[in-house]
Amino acid sequence: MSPTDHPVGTTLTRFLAHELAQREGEHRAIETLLAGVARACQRVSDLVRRGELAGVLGAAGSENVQGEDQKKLDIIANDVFIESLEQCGSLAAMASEEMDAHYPIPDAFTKGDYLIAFDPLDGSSNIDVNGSTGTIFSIMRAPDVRVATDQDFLQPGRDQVCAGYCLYSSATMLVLTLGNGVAGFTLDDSAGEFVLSHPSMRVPASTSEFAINAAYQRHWYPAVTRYIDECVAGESGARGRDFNMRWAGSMVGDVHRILCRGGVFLYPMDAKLDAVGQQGKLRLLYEANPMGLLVEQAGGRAHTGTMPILDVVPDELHQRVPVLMGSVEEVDRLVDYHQRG
Ligand code: AHM
Ligand code: MG
Repeated sequence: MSPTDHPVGTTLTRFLAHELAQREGEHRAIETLLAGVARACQRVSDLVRRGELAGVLGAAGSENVQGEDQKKLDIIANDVFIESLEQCGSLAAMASEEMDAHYPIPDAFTKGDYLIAFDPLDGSSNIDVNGSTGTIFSIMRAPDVRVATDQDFLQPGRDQVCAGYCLYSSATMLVLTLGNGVAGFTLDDSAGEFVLSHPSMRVPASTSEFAINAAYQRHWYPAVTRYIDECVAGESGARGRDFNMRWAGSMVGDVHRILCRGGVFLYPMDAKLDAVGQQGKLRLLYEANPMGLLVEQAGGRAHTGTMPILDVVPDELHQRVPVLMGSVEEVDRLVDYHQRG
């Protein structure tokens, strides 16, 4: 069975029960885990929607392990995920953008065979301006259920069991892959449930839309400069057609648009990142890998410029990577420009 076999309007609960029933052994644990993820996303969605009325806007006055200022909602969303998932019985440990090291499931609770890595609130700079934000998650098998370590999370993205994101925007949407396509669910507030609204999300191979923060143009390397210059030159340039630019300021918002209508999302390596020894801005385990799996499962491409994102073998929990993802023809062109140096 694939996501396309389910009629629009199927609840997430029913979808998961049907999809996972064929998976020997593991289906109950994944079902319970994803039900917990959906519950946590609903709680975060509720807080995002109430905004200032829920007292969640503004800075927390602290920094995460990566030296980034934390917003109140970064920390609150992280706590919501821990509370919602630590007792689900499916997990050995969790890792998050907002925690220095992994969080082992306390001995008081049942431990399970899986690990989850998440960015509880992606696009934090959009929180206070009522822009789109999201949650991104990646689920892997735990090498050792009894004693989890940071090392256990260092698995290539290809080994993810499932991945997804929740977009908090004009509607709240949970978008998911279990490894056989990508399905999108919209939160029906009146029923308090996610229902299938986008049974088979596909990234068209061709596109005329790109997403990049152009404020970093002076730091770009030649491959990116050439690509963007050619797009901006439009009909009269090498590409012979006009391009459009969109930048949501939230990876979830940008990648969601690409899953809906195609495009490329770029957060490439540049001289400014190089100067401070950073291999990109976005994090591999809970941003690039889950989004990369979704994009590949939807027929798109996800690359660092050097190799497919999903083939990178991580060597640290908060590792960063350059990201080029979206429509195949454009990512292939970018990779070609990178290879030419
Ligand atoms: P965050 O997880 O701290 O919000 O950072 C990730 C975000 C992405 O959602 C977005 O694409 C990018 O950072 C924007 O970065 P910049 O402000 O450099 O354009
Ligand atoms: Mg993020």
